[in-house]
Amino acid sequence: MSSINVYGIPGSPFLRSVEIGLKEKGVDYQLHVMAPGEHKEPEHLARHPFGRIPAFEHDGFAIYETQAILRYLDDVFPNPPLTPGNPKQRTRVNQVIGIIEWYFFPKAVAPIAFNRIIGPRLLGVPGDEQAIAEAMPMGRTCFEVLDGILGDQAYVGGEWVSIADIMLAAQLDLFRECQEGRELIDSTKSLKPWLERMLARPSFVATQPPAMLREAA
Ligand SMILES: N[C@@H](CCC(=O)N[C@@H](CS)C(=O)NCC(=O)O)C(=O)O
Repeated sequence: MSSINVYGIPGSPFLRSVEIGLKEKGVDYQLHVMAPGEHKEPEHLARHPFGRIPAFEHDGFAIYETQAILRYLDDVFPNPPLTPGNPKQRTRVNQVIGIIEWYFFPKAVAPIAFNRIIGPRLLGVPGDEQAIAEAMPMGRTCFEVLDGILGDQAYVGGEWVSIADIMLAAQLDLFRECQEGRELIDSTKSLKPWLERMLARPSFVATQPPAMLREAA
């Protein structure tokens, strides 16, 4: 029998994206819950030399980087597909994944959510208001661009949920826990109703962020 192991700290939108992908595919897996800080220990650095989460292993095939894991799952468990067949739609999906990885997460979600939620409420570190203010223009650009890409489509890649939808909605569900995130989501025309649809999916409902994180916000 094949076995899938996923390693990470609950609350991470990247870990959640992998779990959602597995649930969308109906594939069983074992989640190895790590404590904060454990991701910098030698045992985890052997899985992920950059000391981040999640890490993933399938029958001895070990991999990290969320989009690579999701693309692997899509290849190995093709139904339902999470990548559109149409080249233009597939390219939009790839573009949104790039936006999440290069701009949205590192330059908007991470600085704002860390300084608004994780630092002050969970780690006892005061939030850096200047870092939040400096990240807001990037947040606004990302929301404007992503709202435009989604437009009148049901999902980023057209009619069906894709890897980009999963990764983006997992980020937004964390981001909406702070006031800045809610304001940016409320400023959108298409993303807001799309997010409600995404969050209602059984895969999202089954992978709620921990209550601790929600209460902290
Ligand atoms: N490019 C990585 C990013 C993963 C990532 O940044 N994960 C965050 C949690 S959401 C993390 O590990 N942060 C811990 C740290 O930076 O020390 C991926 O796609 O998996």
